[in-house]
Amino acid sequence: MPSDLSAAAILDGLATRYLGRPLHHYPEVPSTQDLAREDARRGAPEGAVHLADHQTAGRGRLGRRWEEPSGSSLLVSIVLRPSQDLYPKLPMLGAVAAARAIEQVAAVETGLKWPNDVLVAGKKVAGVLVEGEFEGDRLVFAVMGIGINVNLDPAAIPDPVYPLTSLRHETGVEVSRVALARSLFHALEQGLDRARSGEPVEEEWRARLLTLGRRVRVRTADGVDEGVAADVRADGSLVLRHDDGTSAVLRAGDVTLQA
Ligand code: BT5
Repeated sequence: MPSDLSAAAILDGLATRYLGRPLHHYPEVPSTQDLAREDARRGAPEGAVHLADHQTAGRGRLGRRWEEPSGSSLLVSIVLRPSQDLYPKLPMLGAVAAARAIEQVAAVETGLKWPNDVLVAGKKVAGVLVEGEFEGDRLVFAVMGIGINVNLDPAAIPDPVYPLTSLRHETGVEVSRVALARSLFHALEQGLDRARSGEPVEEEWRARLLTLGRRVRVRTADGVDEGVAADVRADGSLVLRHDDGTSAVLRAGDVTLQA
C-alpha cells in the first residue's frame, strides 16, 4: 500500500520554526529512536525528526515493545537539546502535545493516564518515551519518541498491558497522519517555547490527568502499590496515599484505574 506520509507532504504547510526541520521519513526501520539518537550524536539540531511507517523493533518504556501494522500509526522520534532542568518535563510536554494534536485533528476528547499515556474513551491511543544521552551526569541531548495509533485495528495488537484504541476506531473515519504530524510538531514547539519562557508546564499536564483523586493500582519495578492518586509533583512523580494514611512518591510505573 503506498504511504500517504512523506517528508514533503508534512513540510508543505508546517507552521513551525524548528520542529520537524529537517524531517526524515522511512518505510521501515528497527526503531526511529535509534536513528534520531545517531543523528543527534552527529550534531543534528534540536527539532530534527525521524519518522517511519513501520518499526520492526519499536520500543516502549522499560524495554517493552511498541507495535503496529505498517502504515497505521504515527511513529516519530524528535531530537531535543533541553537544559538539565527542562529534561524531566519532556514526557509531560510530549503527552500534552499529543493530546492537543489528537483533539485538533480527530476532534475527540482525550485524557492523560499518569505518567504520559494519552487515552481516548478510557483506552490508550498514544504513548511517549523520552530517552536521554548523558556524559556522566551531564545531559548531552534527548530523544522524544511518540507513537500514536491512527488508523489501526486495535485487535491487531495482542495482549496489551492496557486496553488500546485508535483514532479511526473511535471516530469511524480515516485520520490523516500528515495533518496529525503537523499539528503535533506545532503543539510541541509551542509547549517547549512556553516552558523555556518560564511557564509551569506541569499545570496543563496535571489538569489533563484523569488519574488524580482516583483509586489506582501502580505496578513499579519494586512490585505493586495501591491507594489513591493524591497528587503529582512538578518533576512528574505521583504521590500515592495508602489506606493506612502513609504515602509513597512514585517516579515510574504502570497505573490501572480502579472502580
Ligand atoms: C509507551 O511505552 O507508551 C511509549 C511508546 C513510544 C513509541 C514510540 S513510536 C516512535 C518511537 N520509536 C520507538 O521505538 N518508540 C517510540 P509503554 O508505556 O511502556 O507502553 C508499552 C506497552 O504498550 C507494551 O508493553 C504493550 O503492552 C502496549 N502496546 C504496544 N503497542 C501498542 C500500541 N500500538 N498501542 C497501545 N499500546 C501498545
